[in-house]
Amino acid sequence: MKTIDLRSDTVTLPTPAMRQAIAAAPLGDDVFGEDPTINKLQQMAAEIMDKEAALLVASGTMGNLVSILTHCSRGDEVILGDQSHTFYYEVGGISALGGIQTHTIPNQPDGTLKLSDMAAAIRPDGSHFPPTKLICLENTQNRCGGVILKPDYMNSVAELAKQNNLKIHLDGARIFNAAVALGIDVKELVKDADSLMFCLSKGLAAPVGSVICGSAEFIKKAHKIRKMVGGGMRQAGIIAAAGIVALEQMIDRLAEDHKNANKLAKAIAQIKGFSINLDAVQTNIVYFDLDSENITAQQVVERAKQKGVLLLNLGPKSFRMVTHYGIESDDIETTISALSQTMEQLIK
Ligand code: TLP
Repeated sequence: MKTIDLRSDTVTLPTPAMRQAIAAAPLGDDVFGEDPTINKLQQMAAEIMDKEAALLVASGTMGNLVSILTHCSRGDEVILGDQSHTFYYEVGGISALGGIQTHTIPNQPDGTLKLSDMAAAIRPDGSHFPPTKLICLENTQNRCGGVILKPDYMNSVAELAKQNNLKIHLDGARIFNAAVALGIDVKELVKDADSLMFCLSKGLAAPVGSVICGSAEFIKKAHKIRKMVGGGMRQAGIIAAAGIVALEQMIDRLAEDHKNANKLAKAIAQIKGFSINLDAVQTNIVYFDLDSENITAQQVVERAKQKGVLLLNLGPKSFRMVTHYGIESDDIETTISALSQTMEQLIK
């Protein structure tokens, strides 16, 4: 029986083309800037994002950490969403390692931060206050359901940032999902960001790696900070080789994942005992809730696992499933019937 692993798009395995590219990649020492495969990937990424330069890092978490450490010094403050990955899931790294204070404001259900909340969070000049330096946004916004921040919203945040001399960092772990779902060039979504991070290792299916993009000056500083946090990876062209294939071959197919997520979400809406907000299902992420008093999410997850379907339990009454490369339309059918049977058996 095939295991249908919908816990995350981080579980994707490299494609055959990636494995071939990894085996054939020319390599060098990247701390000296001499790995030709990494240099090629970084140049490609900078061009795709229309930024001056780019830098390969080990993970999305490292990409956000290095970017924020590059923008801020100890004692500075960052404005970010209370549902942002950086605040929620990155082990408090920016505070623990960078002495940077987080000023969280609520993410709205559409993933945005209200402009009025951001404006109110900016510290005035004065001897009591930490200096506000940076606004962090996330696109797609994971915990709000993989929802999309649109270019006009990014534009209005950029206006506010400019007026207040702040920089913008974009956690674009799944930025290509947003671009593909909107049918626009990804450049449109990142043009207002001073720096951005995107992941090669989620829907794009590379085994490891994320990339930071920004100005040449920003990336020069980030290169040194990456070394400081132990991210100078030497012959990491073997990672970059798969990343190049990801950028060349794996972006357009994300539309398939969105179609599968949509189908899954609509079916979940019909299953007794579940509730779901279909408006939030805009890309490849499907959050839904248990709407039944007598059973727990853990029971649902265990029962589904026995039927070969893995989903993530996010608390006593909520779940997440993420579609990705390797999950076919037939697997969605299998998942739907596994979930229906699970609920029939548990609810009785
Ligand atoms: N997200 C993972 C988990 O950490 C929750 C997932 O399964 O979705 N930004 C965003 C928006 C992310 O969703 C993630 C990973 C990261 C950053 C961090 O990337 P990695 O895992 O490469 O450090």
